[in-house]
Amino acid sequence: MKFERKDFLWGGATAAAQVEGAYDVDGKSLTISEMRPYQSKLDRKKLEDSLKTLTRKSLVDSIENKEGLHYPKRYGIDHYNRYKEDLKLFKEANMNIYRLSIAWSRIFPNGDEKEPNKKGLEFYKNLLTECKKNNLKVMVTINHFDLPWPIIDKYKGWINRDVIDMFIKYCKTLFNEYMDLVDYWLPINEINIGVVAPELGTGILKEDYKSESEYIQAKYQALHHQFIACSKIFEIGRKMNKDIKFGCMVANVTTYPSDCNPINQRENQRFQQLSRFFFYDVMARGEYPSYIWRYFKENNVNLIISEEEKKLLKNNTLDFITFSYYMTGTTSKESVEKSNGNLMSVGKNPFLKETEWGWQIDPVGLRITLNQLWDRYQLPLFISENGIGVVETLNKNNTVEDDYRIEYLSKHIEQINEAIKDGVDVFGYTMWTPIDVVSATTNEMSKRYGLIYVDYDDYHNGSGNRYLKKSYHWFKKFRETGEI
Ligand code: P53
Repeated sequence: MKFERKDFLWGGATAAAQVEGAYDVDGKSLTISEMRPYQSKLDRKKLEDSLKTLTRKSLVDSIENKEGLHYPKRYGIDHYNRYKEDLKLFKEANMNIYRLSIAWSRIFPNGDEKEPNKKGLEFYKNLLTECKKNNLKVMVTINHFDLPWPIIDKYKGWINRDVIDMFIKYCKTLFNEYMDLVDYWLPINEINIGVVAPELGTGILKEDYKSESEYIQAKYQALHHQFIACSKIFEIGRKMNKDIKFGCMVANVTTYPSDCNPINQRENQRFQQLSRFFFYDVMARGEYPSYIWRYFKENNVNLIISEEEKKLLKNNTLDFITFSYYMTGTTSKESVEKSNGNLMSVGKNPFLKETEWGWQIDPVGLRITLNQLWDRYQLPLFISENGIGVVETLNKNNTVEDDYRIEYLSKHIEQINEAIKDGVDVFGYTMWTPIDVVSATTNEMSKRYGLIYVDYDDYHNGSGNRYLKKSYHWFKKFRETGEI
């Protein structure tokens, strides 16, 4: 089958904390991501447990690390030093876009400095320039699950309105420095994850709240501050360059009702509104949707929002939408067996197979999702993450015969093609990931997503050398022929 759209963007996505390493060089501060230890006994299907151990004490203790624990994101895959080699491989696979994230902790390590850290600015100038040398368009995530610790420690995360200003200052610096080197900007990775895992998203810690209801209140207020900050930087960016392009990033877990019982249909609608549409609605339509006000009322959430903020949201909406898509699930009023769904617990679907981590593979669901989002928002769409994590080892020919990955990617690409034929305006795809990285949730190196194998194990033992998997050659060929 030929892929229809000729001007489509093809590439890979990564995130600073999962690839860079070099956590303590050139003035960088520690981030929440680098303060979560590797847990060797973690149940791969119970990710919620991995975050329960995150307390202020565990975070403070991690700084000196007297227990000698392993913190994988401090080392990543050493992309900080090896990015030239990595970008060359992306280019040689015929990729034409790279989605990367910038570490706030390299630019304003404490968040509240007046001046940016020159060494940090220099690193990204070099990295972004190298992307251009390799003919890669660039999509930048401004903050990808790696809030600097000082912002959590001193300001208690995004609940504090000062953090809005710090984020704006950080963004202005990036626009000033890199406007010509960046093609697409995404302010905050998977903004909806902040509600299910606030430690990663908004940097608020449960123990700082006296009751469950205070905690829910804080989660939505902190999220509101992120929405405001996004609109504000859209306004600022557009004044600096009217052609600047801003998108959002949402963890898109589409769900189906467990059966045709209207009660379950309604339950699914409710779940999709709260876990998915709410976030796109605010950023694409510029206002809080009606259903969320009922939810707030029933959960005693008393959102503090001014008239001025309402105007700001309304006047500064998205140019395009991006989302991550890995799996789908089901919902039901009755309690059903749950599949893991990575922090988003969703019901099992007997028609789908799942990965070792319990993620249910559903290519057709991607076509459904693209149609839904296009119908709802009429904004260009971009799939900013999609891929499969598998435990892999190099074989004697120094490669990995990852036919399952070729199947996963090609089946999803086929469905994107179908959506394009349906008339959906979807303009690009960055797979997660072009190269093996440290897993965001479980901190494992052994959960591999890449077309390129990286020789590090969960304890960062290994040469760090890069090896091409079978899927790398498959992708390169697909880009040459357009044949799926
Ligand atoms: P790992 C939830 C649902 C879907 C994707 O995840 C999610 C999450 C929250 O973790 O995260 C994204 O590495 C995220 C990436 C991450 C990738 O999915 O846990 O944007 O940083 O690596 C895959 O397997």
